[in-house]
Amino acid sequence: MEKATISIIGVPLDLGQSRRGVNMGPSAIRYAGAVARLEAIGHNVIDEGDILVDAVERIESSDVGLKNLNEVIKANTKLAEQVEAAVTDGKFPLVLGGDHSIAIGTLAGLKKGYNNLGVIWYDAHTDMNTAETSPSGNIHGMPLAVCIGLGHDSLVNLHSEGPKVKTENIVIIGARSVDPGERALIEEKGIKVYTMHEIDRYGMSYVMEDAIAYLQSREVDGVHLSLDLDGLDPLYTPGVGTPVPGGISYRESHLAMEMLEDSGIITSAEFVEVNPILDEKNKTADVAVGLMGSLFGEKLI
Ligand code: B3U
Ligand code: MN
Ligand code: MN
Repeated sequence: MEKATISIIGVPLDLGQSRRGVNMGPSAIRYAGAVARLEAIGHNVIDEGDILVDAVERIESSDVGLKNLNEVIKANTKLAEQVEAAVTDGKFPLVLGGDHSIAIGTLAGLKKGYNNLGVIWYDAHTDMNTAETSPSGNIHGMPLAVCIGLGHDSLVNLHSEGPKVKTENIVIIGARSVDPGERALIEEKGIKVYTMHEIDRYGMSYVMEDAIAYLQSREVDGVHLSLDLDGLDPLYTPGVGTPVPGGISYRESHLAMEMLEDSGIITSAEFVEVNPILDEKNKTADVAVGLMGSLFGEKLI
């Protein structure tokens, strides 16, 4: 990656799911040294601070089957504005979550800057539920469906009308917990998914080469990396709300980030679902910052 001006935007939102703590993710990632790590590589880093999110201590279920819908909309609308401003200024947006519902705001904010954006969704889950298929009502299990135009109107049309990404421009990596409705949608839309099966069978090196070649063949004009720390095995990232065993290793994840950096395709990123309350001595935030190092071009030699 060329030397960039990176705009760090924290989103202390935990209302897209049902466990407290992920609102402290941005602080934990900063505490783990994100800014210094990126500056040491030679990037110019501007920490914009956190989006203001109201402190709501109770879960509000709405009649449309979506928990805390209004709060999630409010935070994501502010985030979309800030991401759009960063892109307009020629900065690289680096969003720190927060639960994964914040991808709704990030992708809405990227819309104006790209005509054919690609997305890499690094996650144990596929986050393609709608209110009808969700087992939980948690919006963090829905952002990828929302960004292709499926879900509650207020989410789909957040910041701008309509879908934010084309289904053919999405690649999911690391999936191993997929709900029946999500599976049906993935099949119907023909979305590209590399599950743990493909990673085990062909190796991360092949998977990343193939994923990058696929996005390049789509002639994308930018690629957003949405990295859910639960994509890794809970051995390495225990501080997440919904850990799923049998995940991507620490080494495979670094390789994936290094290959993305070599390819030069990544134009924005977010690191989500770090929950310091559930973590072991900030281990998960430390891993997140290490992966940022690899993604942004840290070299051993
Ligand atoms: N698919 C389930 C569980 C889940 C999704 N994302 C996370 N967990 N982190 C759901 O609630 O939609
Ligand atoms: Mn997720
Ligand atoms: Mn997940």
